Amino acid sequence: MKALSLLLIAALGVSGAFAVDRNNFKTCEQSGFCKRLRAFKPEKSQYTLNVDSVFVHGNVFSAEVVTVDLEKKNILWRYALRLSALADGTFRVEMDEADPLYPRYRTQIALEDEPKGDGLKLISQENGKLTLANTQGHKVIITTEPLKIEFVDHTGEVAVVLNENSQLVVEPLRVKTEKIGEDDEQGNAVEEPEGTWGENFKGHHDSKSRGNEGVSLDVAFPGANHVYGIPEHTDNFYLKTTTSGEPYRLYNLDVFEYELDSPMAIYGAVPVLYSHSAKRSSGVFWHNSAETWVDIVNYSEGNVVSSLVNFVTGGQKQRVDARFISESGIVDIFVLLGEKPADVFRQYTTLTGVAPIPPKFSLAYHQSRWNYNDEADVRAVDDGFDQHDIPADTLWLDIEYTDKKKYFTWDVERFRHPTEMVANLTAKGRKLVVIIDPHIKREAGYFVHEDCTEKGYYVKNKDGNDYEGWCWPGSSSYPDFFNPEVTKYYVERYRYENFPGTSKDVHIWNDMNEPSVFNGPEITMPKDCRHWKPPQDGQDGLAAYWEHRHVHNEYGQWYIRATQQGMLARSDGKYRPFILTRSTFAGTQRYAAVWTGDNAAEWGFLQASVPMCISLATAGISFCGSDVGGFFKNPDAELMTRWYQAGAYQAFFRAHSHIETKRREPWLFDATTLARIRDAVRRRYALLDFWYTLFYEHMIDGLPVTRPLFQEFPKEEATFTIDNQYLLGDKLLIRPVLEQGVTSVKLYLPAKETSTLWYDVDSYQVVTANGWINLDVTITKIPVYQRGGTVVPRKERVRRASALMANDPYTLVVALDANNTARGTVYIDDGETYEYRSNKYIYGSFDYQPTAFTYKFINEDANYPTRSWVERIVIAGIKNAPKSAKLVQGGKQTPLQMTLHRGNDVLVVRKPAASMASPWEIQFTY
Ligand code: NBV
Repeated sequence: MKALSLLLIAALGVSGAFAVDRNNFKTCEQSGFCKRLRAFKPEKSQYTLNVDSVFVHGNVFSAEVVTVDLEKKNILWRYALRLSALADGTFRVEMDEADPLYPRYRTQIALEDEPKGDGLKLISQENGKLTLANTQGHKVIITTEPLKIEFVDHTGEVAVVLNENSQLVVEPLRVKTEKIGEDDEQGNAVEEPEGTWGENFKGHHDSKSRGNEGVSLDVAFPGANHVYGIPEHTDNFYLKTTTSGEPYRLYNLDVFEYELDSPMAIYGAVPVLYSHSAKRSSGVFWHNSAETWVDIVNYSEGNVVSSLVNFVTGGQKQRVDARFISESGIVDIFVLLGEKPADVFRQYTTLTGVAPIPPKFSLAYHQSRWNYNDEADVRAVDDGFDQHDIPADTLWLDIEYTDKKKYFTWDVERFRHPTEMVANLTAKGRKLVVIIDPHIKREAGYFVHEDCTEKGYYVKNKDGNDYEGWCWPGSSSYPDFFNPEVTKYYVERYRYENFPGTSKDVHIWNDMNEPSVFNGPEITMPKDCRHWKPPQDGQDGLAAYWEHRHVHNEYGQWYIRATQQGMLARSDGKYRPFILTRSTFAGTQRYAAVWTGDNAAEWGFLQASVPMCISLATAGISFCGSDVGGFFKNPDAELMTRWYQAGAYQAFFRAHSHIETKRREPWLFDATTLARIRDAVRRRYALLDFWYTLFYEHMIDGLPVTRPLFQEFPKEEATFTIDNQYLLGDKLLIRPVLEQGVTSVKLYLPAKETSTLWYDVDSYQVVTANGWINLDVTITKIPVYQRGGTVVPRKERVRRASALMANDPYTLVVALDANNTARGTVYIDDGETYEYRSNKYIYGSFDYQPTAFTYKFINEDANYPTRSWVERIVIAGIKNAPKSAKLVQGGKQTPLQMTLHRGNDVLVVRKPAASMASPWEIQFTY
């Protein structure tokens, strides 16, 4: 049986050749709509705007668009076009059929709220061109025949063009006719492309009862050097030309042994794409949750033939075109006009939301394995961290903790006392994370299954019966979270009384939510499965439900949304939940952290973790990490060390491994490796408050926590293709060693544009060279640089877990810029509740000037009674050391001790003992 063999492969995945079975997954040629629409390259677009229908009301321009038979000149189909001006330099373009046979699906879960509007004016209408303007200096020029929409930035240059290459398509919904091959009333032969009403793939039949309903649009970015985004793929951060191969695919899939450097779809799909050049950044968000393919042509790439460059761009060498092709939905695209990278990234999170500040422990170190076998095992691992002096905040339980993969139950043989087990962890300040998957075991007597069956809560198959697939528990069904009643039911399952053993310190891992179905087409749910839709008068038959094809990429997000609601409800909204998800879509940041799934203990996967997470971060999802050590296979000591070192500087820091791998808790390695791992983990804890501050700032400003270099150095061309380095906020530059056996690494320190200084965090010394440098590295070296002009808060006392560090003192590292100044911030609250919403927090600023170092509250109405204080201030890059210093706080003045170090360029203010609970100033005299 296929399912069984898959299980076997899963178990065998730790040995033998590691390679994806590409045959399990469609190529564009095998995907009906991709093949059909990709081949569609008309010389001229059929779509024309009807000038007489133009109407501007508020922030919305609307008009009728028609397709015409270019030979006969008769109207083929009518569409409704809406263009809205939105706040913050964003436009939205929607095009639906004017009168569709049934409603077409509009993605429901990506946007956080209804986007805010901006003013819009029609400023001219002549020679077949309409010009509109928003209030922010952007213009939109609509050419009516054929339809083309140009977006002009505030400098007057065209930044984004829609339908430049005439690839706009909205396939109209039609009634299935019996007359194929015969003539219609006008005497034309009735033809249907092959596969219109049904397709097959590897023994799976997809009954397409609504026929073809694809949509497509091309987007040109004149002047762009590169485009980025559309995670999740294993390719570089910058996207490559796809003309001679497969397009990038967005379809949430559980890809066993996924391959590297590939445009293949994997677990997540976030259809946002950014363009960048030294001049400007812009972007588009393709608001669609159906299977989508994206073609890219970068005309400046060597492999794009020059005849094509000339033909399409009229000789313009610097331009990138993208084309989105989706199986269903409407054309719904947001145009983000930048102008800087930070602006486009923010414009995207303005639409899809930010990550609320996570509970602090979740930014610390996590220890996981498939599986910790029983309570004694959990205890031993927990103790192991204490015995070896390695901080750790959580232990994780994978699927084997359940009673035969029935979620919300425990295997009572192995986990007889979950409450006590959790209490043992929390006594040390640690937490537990348990897995809950969306597949429900179809077993008589299992309450979730019985409730869902009785109440009709499962996703239905094409015949309207409960869909049955095969997953870990064997025969399984999948709750339909599109039905609010199902979400309500599921929310209740998380109540402490309904899930015994859980408490506020037990958090949730949602896996397999693509959804993964072992015996389904491409290991997922058949596209003709049916999802709930609010009942509406007169909507029956095909209009009464959505098909899985319409909503596939957002299914996993409905699931984590329900989990989040459940975790909030269980504490009456008091505690912040932590959720980890594998499947992602636009907006996932509002609910969960993400990891890159089933990687392997190979250097290539360690390398890929950096661009994969950076790409997700620019798509709103900063809280990202990879399985440290690699999921499949066994890492050697060097790879393990380097992975810990890299993981310590990625947002989600968790070691995890496959059930068939060798145990690899840090102390199972030799003593030297153990020491190196310990060092990496401790480095993470020292910076925990810095990470926490960055996540707070993300919540306020919507910017990535982990940033591509070009976000901060947008004019420095060398940074545009660097994706093995990144920044934490605007302060630390990370270039983890990702290569085996190296004694030096190449890295880039941006400077040209801003004369930035970079300090090696291990020596506090300025790196004298800028641009590309070769750095000698030993196995203990993690290249991390602090940008001159910044202040980074650290906590250097070693504890078992982050909770025990709450009142620990700070070391403030001040790295001076060329003007001998520096700035930074710190965020402090209780780390676990929502009381920050009632102003129980401190958001403090540090400002270093040669005469004084000042700590102030950015929000003076907020306060938090922290007992933390400052135990040390390290000022790096000092040229002229002050003679004396005094602390001024709460009306008191205290003289301070200082010492000079290194080449007299590092000044340490010792034990200033300033409380962090109120503002202070340290005054220097010379
Ligand atoms: O639940 C078992 C695993 C889990 O450990 C892993 O992290 C997930 O990505 N899960 C996938 C199921 C199948 C693994 C072959």
